[in-house]
Amino acid sequence: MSSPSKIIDAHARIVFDSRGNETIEIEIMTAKGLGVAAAPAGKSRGMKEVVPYPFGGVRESIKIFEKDIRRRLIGLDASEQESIDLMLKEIDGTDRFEKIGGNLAYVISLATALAASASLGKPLYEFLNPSASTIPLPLGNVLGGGKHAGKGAPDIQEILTVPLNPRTPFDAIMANVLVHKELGKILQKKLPNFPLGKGDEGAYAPNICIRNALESVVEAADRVSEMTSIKLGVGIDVAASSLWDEKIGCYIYENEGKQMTRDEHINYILSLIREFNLIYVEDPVEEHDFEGFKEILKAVPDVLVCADDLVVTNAKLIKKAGEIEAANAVIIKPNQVGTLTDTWNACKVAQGLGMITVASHRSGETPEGHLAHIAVGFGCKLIKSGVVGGERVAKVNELLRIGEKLGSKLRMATLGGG
Ligand code: 2PG
Ligand code: MG
Repeated sequence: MSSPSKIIDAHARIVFDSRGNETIEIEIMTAKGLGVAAAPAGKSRGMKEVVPYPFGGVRESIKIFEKDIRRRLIGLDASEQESIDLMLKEIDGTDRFEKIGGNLAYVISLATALAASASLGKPLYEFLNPSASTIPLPLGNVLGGGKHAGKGAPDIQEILTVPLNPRTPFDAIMANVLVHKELGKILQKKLPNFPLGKGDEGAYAPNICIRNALESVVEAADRVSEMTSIKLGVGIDVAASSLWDEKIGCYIYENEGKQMTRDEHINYILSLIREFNLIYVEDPVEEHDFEGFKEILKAVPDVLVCADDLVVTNAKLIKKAGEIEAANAVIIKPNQVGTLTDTWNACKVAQGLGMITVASHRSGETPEGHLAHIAVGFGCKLIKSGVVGGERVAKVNELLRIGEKLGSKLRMATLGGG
C-alpha cells in the first residue's frame, strides 16, 4: 500500500496579502491530505534575509515552480520534510534562495508539512513535535509607526504588550485585546482629532511623540492589569535599521525632529527602557551592530533584548549573537530563512544557548493560523502576531484551538529562567 503522505499533485497561484500585494500560495496534495500555505511579506526587512522573490517577482517564482519543481515533488513523501527542504536548496543553488525565491521555498516547505500532517491525521504542531505542549504568550503590537504607518506616526515601529501570568490561552489573548481597546479610549481623549487610524499590523498609528505613546500604552496596560489581575509587560520594536542613515552614521527620528549618534541613540533607548519599565526591546540598534546589542544587554540584563534584523532566523548568526551575549531573545520568522528545517535549526540553536524564541508574523500577512502551530511545535515562548485584524487574529485564535487539543497536557509559557 502506498504511503498516505505520498505527494500526488501540487499547484501554485497568486493571491493577495493583507496589504493588497500579490503573494504566492502553494497547494500540496497527497493521497490522504491537502496542505495550503501562502507567504507573508516584510516591509522593514533585514538585509541578511533570504531574497523573497527572484528578479521578476511572484510571477517568476511561479514559472520556476511549474518548470523545475512541481514534477520533482510528485511521488515524494510529504512527511520527509528534511529531504524536501534539502531538495529546494539544491534546486536553488544559492545561499539566499536568490534563484527560486525564499517565499516560494517557504510555502512549499510549509504546505508540504501541512499536507503530511493532514495525511497522518495530526495537527501541524504535533506533526512538527509530538511532545509539544506549551502555549506561547502573545506579544501584541498596540501602537506603532515607522515603516508600518504613514507620516506623523511615531518613529519607532511597535509598542507591544504581553500578559505575563495568564492562566489560559483565552485570558492571554483577551488581555492584549483589552489593552488595545483601552488604548483607543486613552488616545481619543488625548488627541480628539485622531480618527483611530491603524498601521499595517492593526496597531493604532497616531500623530504622537514616542514618550507620549509609551505613556499611553503603559496606562492602558495598567488599567487592564487592574481589571483582570493579569500582569502585563510593555515592550518595543525599535526596528532601528529603518532609522539608521549609513551615509551620515546617525539615527534619524523624523517625527521627533532628532538626529542621534550611535552612542546617543543607545543612551536614549536605555532611558526609555528605564523610564517606562520595558521588559522587551527588539532591534534597539541597526542590523550590523552586534556590539551595540551587547552594550544594551549588559546595561539591562533583566530585559529581553531581542534580535530580529541582526540575525534573520539564521542559525549561524543566532549562534554568534548568543555566544557573545548580544541578545537573550530572538525573532523567528520562517520566511526570513526559507524552510521549516532551517527554522527548526534556528530555534534549537537559540534555545540551546538559553535564548527565548519569539515566533513572529510579518507586517504583510495572510489570514492563516499556521504560525501558531510553528510556535507551539518549535517551543517558542512568545508569539508576536498582532492583536486585531483578521490576519492577526487568525494566529491567536489558532492558539485557542491548539489549547483545546492539548487538553490536560497544556502548559502556559512563562518568561522566567531562559
Ligand atoms: C518586524 C516585522 C513584524 P516586517 O520588524 O518585527 O512586525 O516587520 O514584517 O515589516 O519586517
Ligand atoms: Mg522586528
